[in-house]
Amino acid sequence: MKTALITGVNGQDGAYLSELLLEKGYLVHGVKRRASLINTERIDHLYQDPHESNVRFKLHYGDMTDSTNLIRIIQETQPDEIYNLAAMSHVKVSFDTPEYTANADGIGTLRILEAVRILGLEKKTKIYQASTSELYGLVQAVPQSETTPFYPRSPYAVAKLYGYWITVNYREAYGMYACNGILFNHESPLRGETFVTRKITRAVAAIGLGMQKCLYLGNLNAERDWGHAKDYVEAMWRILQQETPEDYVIATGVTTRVREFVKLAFAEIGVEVAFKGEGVEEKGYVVSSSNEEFQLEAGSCVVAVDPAYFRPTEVELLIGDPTKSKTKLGWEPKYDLAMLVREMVEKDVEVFRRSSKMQIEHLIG
Ligand code: NDP
Ligand code: GDR
Repeated sequence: MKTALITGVNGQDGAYLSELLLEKGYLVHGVKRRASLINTERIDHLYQDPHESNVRFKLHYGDMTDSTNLIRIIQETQPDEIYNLAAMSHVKVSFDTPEYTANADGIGTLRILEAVRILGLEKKTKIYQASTSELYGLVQAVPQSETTPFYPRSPYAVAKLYGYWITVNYREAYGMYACNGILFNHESPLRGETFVTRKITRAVAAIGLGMQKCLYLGNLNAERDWGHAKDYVEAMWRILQQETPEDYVIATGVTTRVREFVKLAFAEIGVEVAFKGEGVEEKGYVVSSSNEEFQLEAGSCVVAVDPAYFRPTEVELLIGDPTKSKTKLGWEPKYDLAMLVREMVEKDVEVFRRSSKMQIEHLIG
């Protein structure tokens, strides 16, 4: 039985990857940091009582800013594969917490690599580093591939740039099996609520059910190459199953504007939205609603721009070239954007329906 260690196990990707590796028969150790409230919702269904025998999913308290803790966990678990997914992953927030982001996302990667080296596990333990399309930043060329130059545009991306190169350096200097997956945006019903796709699908559900009036967004013109997290964790695993360690771009090759995502998401509940105005004056209005359950008044404003969500420096256009991962890894995404949007809206409508019911029951009770 292979042993994997996943940092950031309770994040979006940590949850899907844990599921995948458990299905493949792995013993999975996850690192999660202590929080004042329980925040393991995404992995609760995988939880196994540690008092039982043959437990294959185990959690450890840890933090990317704590070297000795990481060394101890890696020593105890002796992993065949480490998936370093833990990070302060919100680009906008990284402008507010640049030093912490550098520590957790940049130096954190070094801590993992160095722990493996200190413990003499260089020949045993393979390492996956969660690199990102944010490295490309200011557009140099499109579509972006493994050979496109980087130009990071946020403290997050600069920290991840360090993570990228230190991974390459440890591979070259010490012969470690250490790889970067340069993953483009990937989303799912498990996506954090403050990333734009999930913010939109939650708002569509809440507005449709009459629980919210307006969705405030930042840059509606940004273009992203959006895939499904379930497909992307499959690629992470494939990257560590190759003969030689290499870096790979994982993307769909299709890019879409934020405003188009808004329209697609509202269309899922039968509501047509059109945008008028420019810049911060721009607003999204309801043109028609064709679904009896989600009757929104034609002409009502459901989307507005709030400059508070603009970033000091923005990444305007991302579109990935997945040729290498398709040919070398045999990786092929199963989801397209339409399927992704449908799944996300459906799940959020379900959640909000349940929560509105709960509120009503609470009032009655
Ligand atoms: P999430 O934000 O959903 O998950 C991040 C995880 O990291 C959470 O479990 C979080 O814990 C944990 N974490 C944050 N800081 C620390 C720390 N100091 N010590 C230990 N754990 C910490 O991100 P995703 O699952 O979406 O992404 C996974 C990785 O992939 C991240 O590194 C991200 O930067 C990168 N990435 C993501 C892409 C995407 O589109 N999703 C694309 C490319 C790269 P907590 O719950 O306590 O905050
Ligand atoms: P991103 O994702 O920055 O690409 O990073 P996010 O969903 O936050 O933003 C995508 C684009 O949408 C624009 N936008 C808004 N974004 C947010 N969060 N909130 C808004 O209200 C809003 N309005 C417009 C943004 O300006 C941006 O252009 C994600 C993270 O998962 C990173 O960790 C990962 O590395 C990259 O994807 C690839």
